[in-house]
Amino acid sequence: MSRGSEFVVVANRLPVDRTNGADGAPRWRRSPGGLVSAIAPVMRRRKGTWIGWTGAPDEELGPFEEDGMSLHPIAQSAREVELYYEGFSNATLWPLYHDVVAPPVYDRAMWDAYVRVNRRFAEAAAKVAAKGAIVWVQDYQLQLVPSMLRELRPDLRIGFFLHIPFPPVELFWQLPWRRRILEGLLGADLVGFQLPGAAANFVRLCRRLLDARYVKQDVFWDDRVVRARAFPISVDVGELNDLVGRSDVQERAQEIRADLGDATVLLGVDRLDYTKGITQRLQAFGELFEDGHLKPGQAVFVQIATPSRERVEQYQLLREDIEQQVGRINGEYGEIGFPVIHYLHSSYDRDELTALYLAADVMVVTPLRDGMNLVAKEYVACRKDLRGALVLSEFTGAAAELRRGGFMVNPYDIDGLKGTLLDALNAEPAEQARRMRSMRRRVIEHDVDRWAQSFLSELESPDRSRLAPAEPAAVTLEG
Ligand code: GDG
Repeated sequence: MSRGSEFVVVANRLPVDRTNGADGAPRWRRSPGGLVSAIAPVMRRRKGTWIGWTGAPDEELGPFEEDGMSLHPIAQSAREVELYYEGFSNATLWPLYHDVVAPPVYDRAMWDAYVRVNRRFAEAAAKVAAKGAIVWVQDYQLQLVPSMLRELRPDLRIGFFLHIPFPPVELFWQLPWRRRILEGLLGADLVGFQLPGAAANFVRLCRRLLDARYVKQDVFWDDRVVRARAFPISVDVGELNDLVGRSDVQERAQEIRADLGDATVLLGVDRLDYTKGITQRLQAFGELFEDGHLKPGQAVFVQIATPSRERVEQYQLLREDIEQQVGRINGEYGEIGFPVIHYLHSSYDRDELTALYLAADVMVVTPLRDGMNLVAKEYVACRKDLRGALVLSEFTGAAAELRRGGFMVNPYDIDGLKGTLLDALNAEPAEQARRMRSMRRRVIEHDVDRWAQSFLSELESPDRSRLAPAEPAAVTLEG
């Protein structure tokens, strides 16, 4: 019998995407993005296993090896995808955790499916983990896994990282299953968040809802210490550097610029999601034409809206709204040969995205709420030339690190947003360089490798549970 893996990642999705080989047989390709590239080296070094879903419903696949990683697929039926993934994860938790910018759906059948699928992930992790292994659970779809897994395998060291915001007590309180979720997370030894404020929300909830004792950001639960800490995620600076250095990517950036004429280029790159503030930014941009601040041909907005969660009703409504809005703005202010918005509802490869970042004069990132926002950091990482300006919402996690160099906005304030867009459009090269340099310093020093390393070294640092006082004095959190 094999000894199992020393290091296990549990995430809703596997780190690979399916492509079809010439013979029609499934082939796998490593998914793009920082999380996978940060974790892949650790996986190889530690003989790791990644547990996740392939993305296809009703697919029963055995474990396989790809790109030096052991992959362990978890099946989900079409009905489970509807209830657990599209339902509880993306129609309940996602809007609730993003400041209820859309109304969350509270549905018992969705909750039951969430419990069932979380259990399946936990059982798989319990089976593949070696004695005393490190298990790292990712994100809001799997918040019950830590406690389910601890029950099955108390010998494991369990970490959990939440990629999205963690809401304040007043909002979390709405959730009919609030206690279960919190207890689920408390199965971990370390619960990681993007920002210290989210960790503070979590500790405060443990006290208010469960009457748990705590000292600073250590919660005492079940004779253990659960650490709540912030680990702001970042991007793979090395990978982006390589892309920026490629002549074909540079040429493509020139080509994009040439296609857009002499216009100043504003760029948005987002999953088509109501948290991203796409309608607010387009409205502000459209009004700049209405007010006469901009003329067609002088500035153009390229909005990439990557298809996302297309079967969830709120996403279908959002798509209709945005498409109408783009049509209206182009209809009113565009001229022949000069649309003011290029709206692209499609996904692109990393090369094309990098070329777009290089072609853009102003990167516009205006979420109403966002755990971090990697697009903002990717833009900064790509601008070695110190050109370009970043317009950044105060409601992103990235704002905490980039506020000195970004043109900061409250996306709910359309007049403020218009003024800031103009400031960014008119920034002199020297100002752009000063701001970009400060943001680049931060992103380069705190890349995704450092994020993964700091999470894992905190998780592996000596168990302090035995140091826990029997009756720790409760310390009040500030704020
Ligand atoms: C969640 C949290 C947190 C986008 N379009 C394409 C494409 N992308 C890539 C971007 C970027 C990533 O997807 C999006 O990351 P974000 O951070 O901006 O947003 P979410 O998807 O909402 O991510 C967020 C993140 O998790 C990590 O913790 O920052 O707050 O919500 O990397 O470049 N990539 C490709 N084609 C596209 O068309 N290849």
